[in-house]
Amino acid sequence: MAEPRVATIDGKLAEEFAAPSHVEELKEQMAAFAGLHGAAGRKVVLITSGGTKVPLESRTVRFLDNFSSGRRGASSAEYFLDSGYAVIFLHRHRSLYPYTHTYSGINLLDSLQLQTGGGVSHESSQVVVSQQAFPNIAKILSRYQEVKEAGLLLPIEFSTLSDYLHLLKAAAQALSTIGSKAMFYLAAAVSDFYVPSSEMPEHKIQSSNGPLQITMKMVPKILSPLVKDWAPQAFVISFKLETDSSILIEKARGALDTYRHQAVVANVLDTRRGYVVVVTPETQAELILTEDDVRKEVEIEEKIVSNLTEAHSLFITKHHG
Ligand code: PAZ
Repeated sequence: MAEPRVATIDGKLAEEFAAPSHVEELKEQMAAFAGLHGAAGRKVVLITSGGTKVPLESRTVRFLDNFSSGRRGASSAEYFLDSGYAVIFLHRHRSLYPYTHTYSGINLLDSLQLQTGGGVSHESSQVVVSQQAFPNIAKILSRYQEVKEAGLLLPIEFSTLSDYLHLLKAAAQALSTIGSKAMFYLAAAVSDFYVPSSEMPEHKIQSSNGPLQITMKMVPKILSPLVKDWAPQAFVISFKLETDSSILIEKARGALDTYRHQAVVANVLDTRRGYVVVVTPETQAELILTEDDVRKEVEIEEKIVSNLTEAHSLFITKHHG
């Protein structure tokens, strides 16, 4: 008889993807965070953000990566916090981060001034930030500190695909205790392909061996056990990225049919900053940034988060009173 699907995925995770050494500790932190905020009547969102690194060698010199900057996740985290959510931010190491993401293109040293006050010692000098170089810095810093002091943001980092898979499972199990108050907002761009550890060369692949041919396996579809087994009461949003807009909605609907979760945010690579479609089993909402929005510096994430927080509230009322 065939093994149940979840056992297969759990087995695969254990066998073929090395778990990060501190996964249990992080799971406890996430469970404590969810428990605390859930008890305070707060909803908790787990945001995944950034791309995954897929090693080609065990002592990794080369790896497969992707385009994702983490801006969607970082910006969305701010709007969830503004909507009263507590946020677990599961993000790729060094990808964009809430409250600093707007400053990512700035050269720090060009934006600071040294004021020596007539003295010669560097220790007694002051470093002054130009508010022109960092627009709205006082307001953003104040909000960041407020969020930090209230303990509303729990950042967790991943680098590799293996880290990501194990940490997402840990997060799903940790958040299952707060039932429908948990939202999963899976905006990370996760590789579909990997080289199992058992088939990976230990040392750097030698170019002297000639052209390289690699066979990669399909990454197990982790959304399936997440929805069915690990956090079955949660409100789950996946993201779908395509480059061919003609297949976007069909793919999003296919994912909803397969995984039976609540919504897919569908977007196309080149237009993702200004246009997405939120697809649910019953509805399809196009969210667009108008010229006026762009002038007012409105971000598409504000519209996505507003759409989904409203749907999450309805979900909680409908399913769990
Ligand atoms: O990280 P970013 O802001 O550069 O891009 C966001 C995104 C395109 C990665 C996200 O919106 C998304 O679609 N994530 C899922 C990608 C996928 O696996 O289909």
